[in-house]
Amino acid sequence: MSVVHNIGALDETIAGPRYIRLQNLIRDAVKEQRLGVGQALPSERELCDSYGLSRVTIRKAIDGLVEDGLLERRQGAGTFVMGRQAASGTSRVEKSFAMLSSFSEDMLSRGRKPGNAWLDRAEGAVNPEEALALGLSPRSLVYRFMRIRYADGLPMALEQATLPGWGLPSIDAVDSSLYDALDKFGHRPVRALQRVRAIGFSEEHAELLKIAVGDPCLFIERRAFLADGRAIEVTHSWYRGDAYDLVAELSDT
Ligand code: 16G
Repeated sequence: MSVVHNIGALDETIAGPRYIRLQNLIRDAVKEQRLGVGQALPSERELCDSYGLSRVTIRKAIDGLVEDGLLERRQGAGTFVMGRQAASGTSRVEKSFAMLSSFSEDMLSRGRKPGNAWLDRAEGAVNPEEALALGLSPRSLVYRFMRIRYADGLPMALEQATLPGWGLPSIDAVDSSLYDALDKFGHRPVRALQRVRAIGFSEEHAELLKIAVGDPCLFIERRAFLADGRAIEVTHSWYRGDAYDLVAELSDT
C-alpha cells in the first residue's frame, strides 16, 4: 500500500475497523505536526485511491474527526486541520477528585470538545464480579460500554462502564454522554466511591491511545449510586498519566 502524503500507511497487521485505524493515522500526523493546523487534508478521492478504502469508510473516518473537533469541513474548499490543542500536544487537565462529574462535563468546562470512539456496546447476563459491584442477582441484565475518550480529537482515556439493565430503557439510549443518558431517565448518580491506582499502560491499551507501552496510567474505579442507595454504575477508567492532575480540596472537619 502506498504512503499518502504525510499521513502514513495503514498497518495491515493491526486488527480493528479500518476507519478507526485511518483516524488514528490522521491523529498521529496532527500530533507529530506532519499535518499542521490550518493545513488541508488530501481529497476523499485521493484518500480512497491511496488507501484502497471505500468512500463510505473514508467519510466515516473524517466525520468522526470533524465531530471530535480535530478537522473542519469548509464548503467547497475541503477538509482542514483545526485542533486547538493539536500543535502543542495534550495539555494537562486538572480533574477534581471530589466532584461527581462526567468526562464530557470535565472537558466542556475547560473549553475542550469531548469525543468518543465506541469500541464495544453490548448487553448480557451479569458476571459474578459485576453482580457483587452492582448488587445484582444472578442472570440480571447489564449493559457494557467500552470507549476511547477524546478531547479536541486527542485521546485522553479508555473507559469500560457496566450498568444494570434497569438503569436505561435500552442499550442504544447512550449517545455521546453516559451521564446525560442517565440524567434523562432519572438515574444520574448522586454519590460515588472511587479508587485510583498508578499503573503502566498495557500493550493493548497503549495501542488504542497511540501512546507507548508502559506510559504512566491512572487506573480509576468508580462505583456510583442513586439517592436510594442502588448502584447504577461500575466503571474502570484508564486515564493518561501525562494528561491529568488529580486535585481535591481538603478540610479538617
Ligand atoms: C467519568 C467517570 C466515569 C463516567 C464517565 C461518564 C471518572 C474517573 N470516571 O469519566 O465513571 O462513566 O465520566 O462520562 O471521572 P460521559 O457522561 O461523558 O459519558
